[in-house]
Amino acid sequence: MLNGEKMLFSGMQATGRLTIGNYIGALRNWVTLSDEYTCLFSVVDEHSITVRQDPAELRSRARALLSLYIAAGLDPEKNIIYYQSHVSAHAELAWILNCYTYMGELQRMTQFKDKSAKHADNINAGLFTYPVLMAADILLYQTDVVPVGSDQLQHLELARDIAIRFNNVYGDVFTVPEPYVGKVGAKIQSLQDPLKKMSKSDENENASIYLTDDRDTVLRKFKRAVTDNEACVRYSEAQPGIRNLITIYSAVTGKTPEEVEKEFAGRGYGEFKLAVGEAVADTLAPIQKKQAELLADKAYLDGIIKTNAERAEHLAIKTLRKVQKKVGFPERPR
Ligand code: ATP
Ligand code: LTN
Repeated sequence: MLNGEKMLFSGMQATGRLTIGNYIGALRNWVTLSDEYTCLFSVVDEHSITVRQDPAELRSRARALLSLYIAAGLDPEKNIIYYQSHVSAHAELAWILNCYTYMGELQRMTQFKDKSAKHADNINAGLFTYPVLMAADILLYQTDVVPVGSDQLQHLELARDIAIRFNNVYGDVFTVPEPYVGKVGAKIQSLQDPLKKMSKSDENENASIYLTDDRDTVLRKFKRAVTDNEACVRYSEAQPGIRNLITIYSAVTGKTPEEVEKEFAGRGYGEFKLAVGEAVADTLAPIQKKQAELLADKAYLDGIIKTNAERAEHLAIKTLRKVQKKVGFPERPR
């Protein structure tokens, strides 16, 4: 709690190109929630190196992501928008929390299981303790609410368990965070395999709509989206492809799935796919324009990056010092 307002923390990795899954499932909700909470939105670059990255590419993607937060509507004066690696307290708290987390807990994490299958040649310790760094991100700021996609709920549950465990030993040190999962679009599926999540690391270009895609690309990808043969726009389990397109359309237009079904009653898939493509392209265009403007203004962006890291650090240090004292580290002589 800061000035009577509840705290919100969320972050995204600067790996790959963001998809509309990231936008609809995460970024868009952040913008709505930022009116209600004191918010920190981090570009979690330390999490990114759990899989191999090209250094120059990571740096430029991180900058693009930070500017995208702002372009999507997050005010950097009101919200704290910063790089995780600029606030060393994240890594320091993560180390301490590692000592309060069990191997068995981390072994159960489905993201670890998935990622270690995918990167079998690089199952590093960072990939394993990834959720502990995420817990540190959250707990450092005495966070009340964490908006995430449903795929991150298991990590959040672990962060809560660690906080409760620590508090049981040392008293009320951490706020125990609550997850927030948006109602529409918590999970956007792949356009090529609607049973799979749309992911920025998908190798098939046509599976995902990237936030950088231009209008023609967006329209073409929706046109090629995998559907079924039922030939009616209906929101049902039996039609996962169409259901996914309805979810996307609902999310960007604000219409309910029922309204969408009515709008397209008796109309074919071709027409529907075109409408979804247009609505998505219309949503992306102003964000892309604003992002390009920000990236072109180096002095402005650097100023934001510097002051916001300082604001984050100021808050983070308070929790870190308290934790260090609780676990028995020697005090710093004044
Ligand atoms: P990857 O697939 O490479 O693991 P990702 O696309 O899941 O990456 P993250 O950085 O892990 O990206 O996710 C950022 C945020 O976007 C998280 O809150 C996550 O839950 C949300 N998110 C990611 N993909 C989707 C999706 N398909 N639908 C809804 N939300 C999503
Ligand atoms: N693991 C998350 C990114 C992330 C995060 C966080 C989200 C890192 N730290 C703290 C919310 C709060 C992901 O892959 N989406």
